[in-house]
Amino acid sequence: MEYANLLVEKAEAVATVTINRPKSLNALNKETLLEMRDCFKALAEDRSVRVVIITGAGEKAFVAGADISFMQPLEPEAGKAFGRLGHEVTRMIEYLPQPVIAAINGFALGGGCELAISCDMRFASTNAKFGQPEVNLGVIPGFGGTQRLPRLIGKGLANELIFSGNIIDAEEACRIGLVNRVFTPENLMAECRALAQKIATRGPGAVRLCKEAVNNGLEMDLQRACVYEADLFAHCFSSLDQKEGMSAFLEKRSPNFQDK
Ligand code: CO8
Repeated sequence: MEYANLLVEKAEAVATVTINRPKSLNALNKETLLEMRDCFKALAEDRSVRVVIITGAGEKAFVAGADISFMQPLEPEAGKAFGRLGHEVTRMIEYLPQPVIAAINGFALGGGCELAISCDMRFASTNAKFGQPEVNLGVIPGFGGTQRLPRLIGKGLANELIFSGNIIDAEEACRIGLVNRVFTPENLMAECRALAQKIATRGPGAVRLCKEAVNNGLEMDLQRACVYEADLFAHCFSSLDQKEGMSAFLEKRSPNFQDK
């Protein structure tokens, strides 16, 4: 996959997608979002990829937001279309069959923070900075921030960040549950790859169903969500990988999953 604003690298069942506009701190313009849409569509259909990592090029930024120079002249209709494109891309990531890890290697502001919170897990480097500074620009978060951030960290903490435009560091982001773990910049990618490779050895169909169960279940009330989980659990027993995983345990050997 060749793109002007993205680098896509595949190694050992793990695809790494790097937003590659370091001169503008990887700000998301329309072209970059269109390329991301194309890239995630292809990754969703690629069974050889078991886990995806998203990161930013350079040492300063994951993504410093939607591209302000692109947005500045927009009229309402074009603003709506741009917001919808951002929603489409973040939803694709959220519902990608594979787990997605955000490797946050610097600024994750505005649309960059929204991109990170659409991923399944977030690992950050000690130099990462987070915030929704849109109110400084006279706009609101438009790629899902007003919706996903309160669901992730709770309404009060999300409101504080969204209303004030405050920027917080990685340690604080970890404390409030915005990121899972924090590593030195040198170790960030190695830690993300280690987790990705571990997930890639697990039953692939089971991992896909786990993601579906969590995402779809969170949209339901608990009783319906548990019925839904039971259906997915039952479905696992129609797979060869369930027989293999349980036989391997009983035979005291490693499973050889076939994704079948
Ligand atoms: N858009 C465009 N260019 C950017 C952006 C951005 N979001 N962020 C940084 N850049 C550019 C700078 O303009 C600068 O370019 P140049 O070298 O040509 O002047 C270059 O990147 C380097 O940036 P700085 O010189 O500013 O670097 P500093 O280290 O001094 O500062 C900061 C780093 C603090 C990250 C600073 O660049 C900054 O505040 N950036 C903007 C952060 C921001 O406000 N992000 C939110 C944007 S709004 C948004 O994301 C809304 C999403 C939903 C949209 C919905 C649409 C409907």
